[in-house]
Amino acid sequence: MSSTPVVEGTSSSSSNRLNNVVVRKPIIVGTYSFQKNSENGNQPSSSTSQAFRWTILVRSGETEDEDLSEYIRRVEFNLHSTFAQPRRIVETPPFQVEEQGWGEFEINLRIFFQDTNERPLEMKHWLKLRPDDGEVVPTGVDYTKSPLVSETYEEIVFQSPHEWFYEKLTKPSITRGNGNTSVFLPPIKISQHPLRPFMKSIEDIKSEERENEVKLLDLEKFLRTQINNHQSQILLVDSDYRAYRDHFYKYNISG
Ligand code: SLL
Repeated sequence: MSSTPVVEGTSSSSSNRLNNVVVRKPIIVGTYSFQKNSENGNQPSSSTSQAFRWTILVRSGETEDEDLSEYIRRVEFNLHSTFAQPRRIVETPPFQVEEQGWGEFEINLRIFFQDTNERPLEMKHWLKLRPDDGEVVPTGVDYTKSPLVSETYEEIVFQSPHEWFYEKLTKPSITRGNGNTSVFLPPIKISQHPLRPFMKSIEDIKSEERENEVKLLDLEKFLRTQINNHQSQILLVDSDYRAYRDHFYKYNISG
């Protein structure tokens, strides 16, 4: 018996694309930053140059231990230019960078997919080291022991993916192949990640996202009403103005 070899990731033909099929893959990007020493002056100021140790991490927003390397080839993290070698390339899960530093900045991420025909996804994530001004923080929180967490939920949308890539996107590897899964070595699982106790659950992040959407919609509604009110007021003022002007001309001309 001969078997047909499956060539993955090299085809540039569109013949084996699943037209009009859309696959959404949720991911969570998070930063987790620990204060190294208390910032209130217990330590000499020279130590503030590396006052925080932080991690940026990309994980699945679908199921906790989904192996992202099924469809993600590598993640590039572009740090601030004050870092030695700011461009960090991570090719195996967990897709993360651990660093130390003193300041906040925007980290640029590029996510490359196993199907090299898919354009890399570019996104940004703000490295948050300190609570915002006026932000309500839980009382007694010790940022040397539990990190400041900033997580966002995103959906990567694949349009008309190649058939083989569709399989990768939709079928966990355990159910793929010829049943011989013993060669499959799982990467470090998020459920066993040292930062796991500080990560929000996928459900919580999603419902926060939904709440934010509802808030945005409410805000939009409110703004629309305000705009409408202002518009009718402008119309009123405008007609008043016309009436006064007409009156003025009439008065001036006749008087
Ligand atoms: C700020 N605009 O001023 C930002 C820049 C840059 C942070 C923050 C480097 C650490 C190292 C570092 O933390 N840069 O020296 O390796 O807040």
